[in-house]
Amino acid sequence: MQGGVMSTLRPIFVHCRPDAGYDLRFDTIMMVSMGVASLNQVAYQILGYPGVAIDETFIGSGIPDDGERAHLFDLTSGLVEEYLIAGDQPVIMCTLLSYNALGTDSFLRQMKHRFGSQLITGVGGQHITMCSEACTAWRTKPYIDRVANGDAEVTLQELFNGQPYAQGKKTIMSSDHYARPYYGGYIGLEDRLQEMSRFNLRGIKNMRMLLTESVRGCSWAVALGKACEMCALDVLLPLFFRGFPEHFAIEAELADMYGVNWIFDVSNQWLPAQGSAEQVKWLEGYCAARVRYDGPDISKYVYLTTNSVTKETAPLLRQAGVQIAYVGIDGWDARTRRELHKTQYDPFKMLDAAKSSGLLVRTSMVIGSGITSENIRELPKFVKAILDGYGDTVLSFGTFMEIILPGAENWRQFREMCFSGASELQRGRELYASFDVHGFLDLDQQEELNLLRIQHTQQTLLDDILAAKAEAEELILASETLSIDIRHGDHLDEGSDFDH
Ligand code: B12
Ligand code: SF4
Repeated sequence: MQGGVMSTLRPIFVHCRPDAGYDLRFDTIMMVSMGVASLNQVAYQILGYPGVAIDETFIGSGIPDDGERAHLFDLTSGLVEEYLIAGDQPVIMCTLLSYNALGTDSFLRQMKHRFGSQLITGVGGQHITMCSEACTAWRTKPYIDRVANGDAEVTLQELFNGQPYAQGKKTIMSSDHYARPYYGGYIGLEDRLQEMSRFNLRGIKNMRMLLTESVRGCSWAVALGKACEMCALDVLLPLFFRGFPEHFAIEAELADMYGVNWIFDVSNQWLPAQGSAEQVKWLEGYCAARVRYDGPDISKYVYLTTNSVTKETAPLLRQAGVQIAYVGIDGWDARTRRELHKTQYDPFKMLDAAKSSGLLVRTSMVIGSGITSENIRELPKFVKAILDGYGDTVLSFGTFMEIILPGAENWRQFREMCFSGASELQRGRELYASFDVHGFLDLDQQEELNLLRIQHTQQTLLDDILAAKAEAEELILASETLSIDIRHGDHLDEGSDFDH
């Protein structure tokens, strides 16, 4: 408010890049931030005009990475100054995830330091929504004016109206879904599409990919009645897939406006059904609707579970346009799968089905639950069997130590364990206490906490687990398959084609 007159709000939505250590992975360039694109769509609906969306991971081609993030500060400061000169009210709102919270904190602190009360700052996103300690910490930061806990579709209007805190979830139906992404006002988008089209991923070339979301609830969690213990998402939601007319209209629009030939549908489980018969029925309906609504010829990359890629579903998935599926195999024997709350469906059957239908699979192992001194020795053998038998089908492979995401069930369980008094868990208590004050952990702290949990909950030595993981990782690095491990994976070789 200036002189009693509400000045025009000018929102800038920023997705800060992942904190140091996560950078330069293959996915980083290929996957734009849909979070800021959706926020901009919600803003458009509320204000009648859009704001600006910025993904710090890629602002434009040829911008040197000086480590100081000068390009982000220059760009946003320039916009803020421009809006202030015009007499408008600049607002910077960031989407917070566990892995970019530290960088978001320093960005907003510095911007507030520079512009003071002339600039409104705000945050929201999964990190705040899922973790009450994070929410409390971020609400107490003096350089953060507004905090959203929940969906922008419900909370953004209240923040725009001046409330410091808003909370709420959107109730959806197929016909009244979450905001679609709005890619107008997305800084550097065309440059990025061109940049990603330069890479050659096992013969996939000229990729121009944007993100959409069709169903937010996870069919696997809904079938089980609970989310996986490592999941930091609110996934027990009704399984409403976006109405087919709108779903295909969005694809057609992205193809027409941005020359998109790939869609990454970020739905937690793209199939809104579990059980073979239900999945087949749904896929047949999808394929028929694709014809009816003139769905464009776009390749899709989606998330699925091991038991949803079968010899019955795989051909239909291909017919639906799915070319790549991320299928977390995660466990490597009955025990690890059970402890990770994964299906016992044979992963080799999934790979057989994918292979015979020409469906490419991206996969990973999650190492940190159900481990014994016997089964840990089987891990590298299991990974080798996949690489030997399905190297042409498995596009990328990660071996991840199980992470404890703030807000996930395993985060709460280990917190309880740490604070139950065991003296050897003093370090765990310190890490949780630090999180409660700052609202984030840096990557080193996160990794320390992850390892501490594994060390104190698994039935074998941590060194043996790490050695088995390293062996598996080496096998992947030496293979044709792209390794996507966080620190040691295959990195994009800047300036040259990624042709592994
Ligand atoms: C796509 C994706 C990725 C892409 C990132 C692409 C990108 N540039 O964003 C890739 C594959 C690279 C990726 C990687 C990782 N990811 Co990821 N990823 C996702 C995924 C599937 C979709 C994100 C998305 O676009 N959602 C759709 C948008 C519209 O939803 P949204 O961002 O939540 O926004 C809504 C609300 O939260 C809210 N909101 C959000 N921000 C704000 C801000 C304001 C101001 C307001 C008012 C509201 C608001 O309103 C929005 C509209 O409803 C999510 C799971 C999920 N379904 O969200 C995991 C997720 C974000 N990833 C996660 C993790 C942990 C990772 C990894 C660390 C995994 C790993 N071990 O390697 C890596 C690290 C990242 C890196 N770059 O290296 C976690 C984060 C946990 C957390 N609570 O913060 C999630 C939530 C998955 C999970 N099961 O817990 N990921
Ligand atoms: S981790 Fe994946 S499969 Fe498990 S509940 Fe979360 S979204 Fe669903």
